Amino acid sequence: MKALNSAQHIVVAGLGVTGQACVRFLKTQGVAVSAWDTRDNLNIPESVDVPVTLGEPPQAFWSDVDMLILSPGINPQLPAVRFAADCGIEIIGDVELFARLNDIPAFGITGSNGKTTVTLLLTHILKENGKAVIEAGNVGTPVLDTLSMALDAIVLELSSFQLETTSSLKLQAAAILNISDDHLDRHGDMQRYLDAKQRIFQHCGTAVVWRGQAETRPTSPVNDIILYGLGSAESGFGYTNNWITFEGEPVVNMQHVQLVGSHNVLNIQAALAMATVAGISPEQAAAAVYRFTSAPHRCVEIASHRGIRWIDDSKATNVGATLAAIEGLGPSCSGNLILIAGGDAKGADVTALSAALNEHVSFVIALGRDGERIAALSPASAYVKSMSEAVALAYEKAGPGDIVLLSPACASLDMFDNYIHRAAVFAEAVKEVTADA
Ligand code: UMA
Ligand code: ADP
Repeated sequence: MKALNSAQHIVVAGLGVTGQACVRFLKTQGVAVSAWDTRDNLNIPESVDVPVTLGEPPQAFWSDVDMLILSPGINPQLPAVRFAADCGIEIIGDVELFARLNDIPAFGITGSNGKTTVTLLLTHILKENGKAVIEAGNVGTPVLDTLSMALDAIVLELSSFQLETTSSLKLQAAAILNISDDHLDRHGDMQRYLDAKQRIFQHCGTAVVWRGQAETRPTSPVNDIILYGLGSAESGFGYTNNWITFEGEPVVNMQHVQLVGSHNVLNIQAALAMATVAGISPEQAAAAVYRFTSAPHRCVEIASHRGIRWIDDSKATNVGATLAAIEGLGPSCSGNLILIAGGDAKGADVTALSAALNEHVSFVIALGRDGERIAALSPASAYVKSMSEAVALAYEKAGPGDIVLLSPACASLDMFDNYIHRAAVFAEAVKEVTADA
């Protein structure tokens, strides 16, 4: 690990997972550290034993500050942050600080959907092939925590928020998996969201690129490109007759894989492509792919009762993820597909769901802040006030052969602590209605 210039005063903004990791790390580097959180009523975590300012800081607060490290949840356009920038203070994120100090091969994954799946799968493939590797970034472990670890490689899940404040990250391989409306409430418009995502390719060696969406191609120069996608392909990764192919040769049989849906074919191809850059061939990676299981809350069956399957896709926090679930489950459903959706759409255009709802979904049960807009997209729909009401109504409507799918297309924060809490409330309600068996 490279060293940090210790003659600095660094302010850490935000005292969540990232901020606490920053404070922890900076204290080991001998720099002067203080922290700032915009929440007036924050309970300062016990581990934070540096000076903390809460709420709006006075202008004098910035007088001797050299660098501000923003947590990803803090908008760089906040007036106080802009004021700090105008004072000449350097503003970066924890990923940028990591990039300046890291000397271990790193792989980066961004995109609107599939980041966690690909990050965990690539980590799993590398681990099963003998590499000391860890996943970090948006997936949970703050990147700075990895700097003290003895690793062969690191796999980074990177959000647009993290990329927005990153400029010198040098990745062995990088991918923007796909782009659909997300976080427009923060980025303002699609172009700025795309610009943030494209930062992953700056200084990257190999770009791993889906043939299906032009916006995922690098706009900055890269050394090499590996292409993947559905359909047959003589070079890169293709998909025919249930087989993922590499350079035209079959390498992974999807019938032996535990992840389902064509979106997961793409996810697996992206992970395999990155693994080749780490020196693991698709043939060597195949066994690990067969053993990989989905992370919870991503199109996972949680109950099967009287012929009705209940699917938890609570992690579908944007329209693109819900489209993938409907299009993945709809064609294989022998009965009706009943969708429970809604929450905070984060400024997205939910009308993009219309065609899939009309083609595959027999009844829509909507809830939450933007639920009424989703209910309005289907002639067969109802708006309800709570998850238990949604599940009770789904139970009333469903019969043998049907699927009830919770895939909200929205963030959960208007009604729940997070998507995990939303999934727990859903599971509890499903348990209640199916308890008579
Ligand atoms: N805060 C402010 N002012 C603000 C906003 C937040 O002071 O305007 C403070 C809060 O009071 C709180 C702290 O900042 O004390 C929270 O910081 P944060 O929102 O950046 O969250 P962290 O706990 O640091 O977690 C972040 C990521 N969260 C976000 O990007 C919102 C986590 O991704 C990530 O796992 C973690 O860093 C470690 O890298 C979560 C996420 O929801 C899973 N990501 C979004 C997504 O996947 O859609 C991008
Ligand atoms: P992220 O980390 O980008 O949020 P996850 O792997 O956690 O991605 O999956 C989030 C949601 O997106 C889940 O509902 C999942 O079923 C769906 N999903 C996963 N991969 C894709 C993909 N390639 N395209 C569209 N949706 C996807």
